[in-house]
Amino acid sequence: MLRVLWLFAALDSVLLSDTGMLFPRESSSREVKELNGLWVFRADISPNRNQGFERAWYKSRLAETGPVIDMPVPASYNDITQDPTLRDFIGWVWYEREVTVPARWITDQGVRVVLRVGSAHYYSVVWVNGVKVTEHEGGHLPFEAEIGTLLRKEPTIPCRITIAVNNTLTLHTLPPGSIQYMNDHTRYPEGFFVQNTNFDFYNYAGIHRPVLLYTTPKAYLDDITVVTDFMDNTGLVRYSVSVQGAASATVKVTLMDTGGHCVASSNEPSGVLKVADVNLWWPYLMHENPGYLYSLEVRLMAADERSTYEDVYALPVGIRTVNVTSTQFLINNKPFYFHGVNKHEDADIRGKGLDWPLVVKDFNLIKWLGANSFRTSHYPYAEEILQMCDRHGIVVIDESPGVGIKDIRSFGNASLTHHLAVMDELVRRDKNHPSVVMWSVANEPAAEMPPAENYFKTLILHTKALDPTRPVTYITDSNYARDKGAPFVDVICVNSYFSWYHDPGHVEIISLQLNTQFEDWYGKYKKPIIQSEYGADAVPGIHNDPPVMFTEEYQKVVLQSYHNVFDQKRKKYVIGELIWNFADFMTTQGITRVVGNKKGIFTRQRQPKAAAFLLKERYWRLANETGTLPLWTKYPCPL
Ligand code: GCB
Repeated sequence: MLRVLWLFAALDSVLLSDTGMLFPRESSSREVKELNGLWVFRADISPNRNQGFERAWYKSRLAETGPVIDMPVPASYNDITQDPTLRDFIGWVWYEREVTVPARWITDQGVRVVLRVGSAHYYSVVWVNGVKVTEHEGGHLPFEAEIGTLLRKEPTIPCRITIAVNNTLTLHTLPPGSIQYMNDHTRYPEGFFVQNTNFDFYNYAGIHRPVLLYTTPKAYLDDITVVTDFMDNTGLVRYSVSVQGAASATVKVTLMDTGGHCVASSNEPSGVLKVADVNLWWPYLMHENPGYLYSLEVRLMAADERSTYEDVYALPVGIRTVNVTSTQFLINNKPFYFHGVNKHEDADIRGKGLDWPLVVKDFNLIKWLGANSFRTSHYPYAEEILQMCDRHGIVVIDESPGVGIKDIRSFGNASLTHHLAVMDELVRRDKNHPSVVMWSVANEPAAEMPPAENYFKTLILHTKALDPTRPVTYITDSNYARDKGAPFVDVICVNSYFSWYHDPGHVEIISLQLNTQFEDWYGKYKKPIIQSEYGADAVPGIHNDPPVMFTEEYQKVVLQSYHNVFDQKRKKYVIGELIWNFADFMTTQGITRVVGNKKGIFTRQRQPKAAAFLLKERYWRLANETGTLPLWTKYPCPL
């Protein structure tokens, strides 16, 4: 057991940072240099997976310490080669890239150079020219390090970036997992071990999101927080700006509309901007002009004995409110009904790597479907995706990687401390996105276990303290009477798979069982309910009528049976329905999965199954009934 757990023990514990995590943007004071493309790569296949550290692979070029291959970034490494040992590899892999940094970044002592990794799964250690600059636990959120000071020490050599990434999951990681050694040597070779997990998606690994360098002046805008509201026709943008690297500074903020006109301004680092005749941020299908974004242009001026500094950052701001009553979810005080999807970051070849063609295709499919929302099941997605949601008015339930918390040892202090830290990082990154309307702290934990009560109470109260403006939930699948965490959530989110995992083949029971599910939860908690998952596998192209499991017809009839009940309950307290799943996705191998989970209404290659057309008809009907269609739907359009 200890052989793989060294992975974390050997490293310093991670300190929670209280600095900001603004998305890197170019401006008149900031440059961005993307390091995406081909990196040099090696998996550490030594028996204890520790040779890279023992032989200090970070001290010289990776190619000098052994064989290397090309590896694209961003991408999971698992499906890139024909090597089965790399597909299912567990342990450290090493990435390296040399980059030439513009000379002025080095010569100008007033410039900070920051290395940022959008995400790497799961544990990362980063060196620059052989010197460790940071390490990070967690596979779905960004981390960064200032490296300008280091580069200036040896200005003539190229900047060599080495990143070691380890995908091992333990009882205290998020998601949790465990390493199991098979010690019966009549059945398994010496040293054989497997990674066990309790979640239903493939544990893709590698550098999943862009790596980049960006600059700021020495005195810089470290963080900006906005909270919005409105009264009558006046928008209110409460903001605060935090500055680093300057003893004293002046800050000017200007809020611009989409035409580039100033609508409010201030010379204070925090305050409230008032916007006359406000254009609110509205969800897609709720307003003619969804996703309206102002731009908050923040300008910092500071000086020290040597120089003056100016830093400029433009933050998109959507003005909207979110409220929950015992029966409704309100956006801008109007009832919002979630008709949306659950997704995964998942596709052929690139695995969980950010891929712009895929992202844009998925948004086009979401809009084609008439969906107004999605949940980032089961981990935070790339911030680039949330920016798309802000612009297109797609509403998001933003989920932490707290999936598969089933072992009682994963409810202990070590796990809770890490979970709290992940919520800090998540809220810090996503707090300013108008599309994010609710935090989900976990998916289907073993909420009936005694420690769950304290665990979720602490976690949910902590998240509410971090962000008092958004409701908090976790996603449940267990019996309402035994669920220890439900009293603390604002919205009940329930997953159920009637006539699939229970009563297989019996779609006729869905209506009764779903009705009971809703009445039980609402009766006990008097909180609005989202059907956060429901669905059935359909292997594309397999047909049978009358419907049988795994056919496209069966998937359709399951959906229809759920919809009948949703239509009764949405008039009362059901506030949303999210299909499981938007697209087929890869899972670990097992006898219930035929090359992955097939509950997608689209295939993994994003082609529609019969259920997609059914859902499209329903979602557009709901949109017509409850919302206001965007302007473009009134013209001939590619629906
Ligand atoms: C669930 C899980 C999801 C699975 C799904 C299924 O309840 O939340 O991760 O993929 O069921 O298809 O079994």
